Amino acid sequence: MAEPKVRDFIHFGLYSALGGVWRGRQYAGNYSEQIQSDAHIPEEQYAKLASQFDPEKWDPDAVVQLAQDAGMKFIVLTSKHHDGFNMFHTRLSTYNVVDATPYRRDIVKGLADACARHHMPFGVYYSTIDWHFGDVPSKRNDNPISAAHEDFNASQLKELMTNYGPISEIWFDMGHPTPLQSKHFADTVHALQPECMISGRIWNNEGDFMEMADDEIPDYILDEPWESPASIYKETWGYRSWLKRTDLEGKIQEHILRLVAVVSRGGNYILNIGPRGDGSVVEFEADVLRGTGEWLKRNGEAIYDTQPQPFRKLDFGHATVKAGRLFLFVEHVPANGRLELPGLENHIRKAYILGDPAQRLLRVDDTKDRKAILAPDWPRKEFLPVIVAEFDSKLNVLPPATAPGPDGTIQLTPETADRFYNANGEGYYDPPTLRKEQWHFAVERPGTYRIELIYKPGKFARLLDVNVGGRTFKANLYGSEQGPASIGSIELPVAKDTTLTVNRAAPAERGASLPVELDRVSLVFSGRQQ
Ligand code: H79
Repeated sequence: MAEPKVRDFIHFGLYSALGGVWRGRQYAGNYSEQIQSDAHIPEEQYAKLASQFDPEKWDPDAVVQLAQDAGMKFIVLTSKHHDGFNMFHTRLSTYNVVDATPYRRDIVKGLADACARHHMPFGVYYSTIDWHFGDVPSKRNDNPISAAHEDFNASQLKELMTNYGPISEIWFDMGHPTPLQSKHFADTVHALQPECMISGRIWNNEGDFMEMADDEIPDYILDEPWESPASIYKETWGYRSWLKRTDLEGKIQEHILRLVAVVSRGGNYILNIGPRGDGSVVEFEADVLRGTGEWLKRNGEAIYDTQPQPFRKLDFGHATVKAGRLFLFVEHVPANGRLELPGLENHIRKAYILGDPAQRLLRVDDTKDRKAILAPDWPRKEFLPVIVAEFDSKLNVLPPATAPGPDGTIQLTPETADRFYNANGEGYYDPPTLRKEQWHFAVERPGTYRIELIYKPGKFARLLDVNVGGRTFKANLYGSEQGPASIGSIELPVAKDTTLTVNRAAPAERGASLPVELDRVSLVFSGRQQ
């Protein structure tokens, strides 16, 4: 997907007018955009808010300008949240901003046009649940979708994909659609706008990129496009009038650190604002965006168009990489003053602080086995200095490898695996799906190794795909007994780094069997090479 890295999310709707307050009481049990369910507001009373919704201070051009000042490359606006109120002129219901409010203008259209004027890609958020729709069982976030409601959603998707110019993305959220419903929605979008990216919260693996849980930064490895949705305060996305907003500088730094953590792992960061009911942007939120933008003006080179951090973990912070340069984000300088780059095989040509006009060179420790930058004294007091390390030739970083035991066998356990998950399987509250486990190891003597999977008891047979050093084996595990299942023998040359991957069934096959839990993978030397 296009990788804007930094994006703007806007939660704006009828709830904005309540600002987290109903009948004089402040509600904190849920996000303020969901106050209708939190405060148990009866449908007809909530719907009456529309007759007073008149956001005369909403200024789409200023909103786009703010996003640009913040270094954001994309805007996503709530076209309809769970409350079911439409911020666009839908023909399927009069419960919309044009037909039901004194404002009478299509908010989605206004922002879409402003984005077009400013060459800003534009996307819409769309919740597949709708508390205003006739047959919803309750005001939950993960309601199933009835056939009538499915039709209604599909018709609205056609409107959104037809009436607003190019929609770069549709940010589906929540609900609990069936696999066929998810496919129906995805097909409806792509039939009209093939280029439109679909968020993973369309569920059932129909999205074009993976969406983390709200405000989640994953602690597992990902090798598919993904995004972390971020609210300025974790308490809410929609406007909350009584939220205490203090320590602006700390807030800015918090979001820069989260942005860096996300981008260094290959993700996009979409940071939210929640305008007031009158359409004005909360000054504190605008200041957080501008503060992030200031930092990006100086350091954006290390964020935009970069590749993820090639190191598993860095003691001092995070990294990104681009065209012969490693960018090192120094969160804290280790006591010994060394910024270690574990596994880096390349020669470091030189290192300096990004944006230092004098390009003063930093001392580098570049021996065959250890590479480190020696942190200079002068940036230590600064917030998150970025160091550029220029390296020669093609980047090569060896991951930490499992060493053979004294008897020459290799034992690979789940604890030492890189585990890859997908978070957008069945629904929001379902745990992420384990896609694969991966290890790197080194053997000390070349030869033939017998590979066995030892697994914990499961209920169903399960086919796994095992890839060792580029060769693939099938492992058929028959459930109720614990392994071992020998999956064959392979010649392994002496290798500094061999990769072994256990691939789980493709998403489409999920449900056919229960996940197998591995106890370990063992590689036993069985004979010298001929
Ligand atoms: O639009 C925003 C949320 O309203 C929507 N997703 C973001 C982008 C969302 N709807 N439901 N959920 C997310 C599920 C969230 C559930 C929880 Fe919580 C968040 C459980 C704990 C934190 C909200 C706050 C419910 C209880 C406390």
